Amino acid sequence: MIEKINNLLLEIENVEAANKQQVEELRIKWLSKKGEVSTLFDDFKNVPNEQKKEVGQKLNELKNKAQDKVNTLKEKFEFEAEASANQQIDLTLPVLPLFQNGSKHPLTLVKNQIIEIFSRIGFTVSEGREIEDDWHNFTALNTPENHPARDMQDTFYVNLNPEMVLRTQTSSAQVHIMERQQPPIRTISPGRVYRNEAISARAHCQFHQVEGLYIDEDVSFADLKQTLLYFAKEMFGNETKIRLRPSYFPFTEPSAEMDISCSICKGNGCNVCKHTGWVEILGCGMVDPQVLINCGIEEKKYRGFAFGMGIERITMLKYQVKDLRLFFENDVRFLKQFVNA
Ligand code: 2U9
Repeated sequence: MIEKINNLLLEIENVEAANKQQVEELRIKWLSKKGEVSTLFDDFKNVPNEQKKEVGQKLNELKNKAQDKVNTLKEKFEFEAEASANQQIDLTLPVLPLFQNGSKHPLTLVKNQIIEIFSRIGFTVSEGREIEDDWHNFTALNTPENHPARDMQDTFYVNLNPEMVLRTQTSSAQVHIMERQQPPIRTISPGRVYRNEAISARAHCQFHQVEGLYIDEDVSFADLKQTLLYFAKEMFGNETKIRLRPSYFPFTEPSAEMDISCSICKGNGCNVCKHTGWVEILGCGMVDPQVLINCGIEEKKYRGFAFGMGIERITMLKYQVKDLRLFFENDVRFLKQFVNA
């Protein structure tokens, strides 16, 4: 028994381990329930009484040495692992950004681009107010009292006061300009408008418009057409074509709706243009002389053209957004896609 203990003590003293796994194997070999030290403890009952004291002391010494060796080797490998992990941390590196920077909303990007395009050809920006009186939103713009656009179903009245509305079109801002200023007037009005509509993928109770107005002597339909062709090419690419279809608005005569050649399929036909090759982007026309009279402008001396577009519609076409509601939900997964736009 003593000889076995001495052999094991010698082994414990001289043994080395290459890694943590081997240390664990040594612990199992010596100290587990069926390990060599435990087995020697089991055999202790067979030791003659007169040797029990000496063998007992030796056994305790053996158990302590085995435990110490395992602990020392374990600590060595833990220390080495920690040191190498520390070596991989470069404390001079800047900290990782904790927050993502915000970015411009797609509607803001497109609104700014529209402003930039029209600024280059001399248009100023007039923003106006969101709560408007009946005169500036409807009457001055030749929208008679029984016109469907005034219907309670379309218009939000402020505190049900029939005189005050949430504006349904930003051209109300241009009525203010015309009342204050004589021509030449060349201005665009971007901003939010409100209509009492059910919310769906194609309609919302709030949206954004840019309405444009140019009044001067000798302004013609040809000026309107060239201005809008320039806009379409700048916005959707130089190869873009336009076409005008007759339409009706209370504030313009004649009136038209403008289509552009589909920027997705280049006019060949796709889902976006419903296989026609054309998509509608805005309404326009020559300002009705009655609107000039309403706003105190000499209708015999001056003429003007006007146009209006929905910013959501332009943005949906430009970035192929399929659902209008995405613009108002502020879902970061949607907004993130425009970081570098
Ligand atoms: C004044 C006189 C006339 C602005 C115009 C349109 C045609 C038009 C719509 C486009 C889509 C509104 O957002 S939308 O629903 N607008 O079709 N707007 S002419 O006419 C004016 C503006 C100001 C003094």
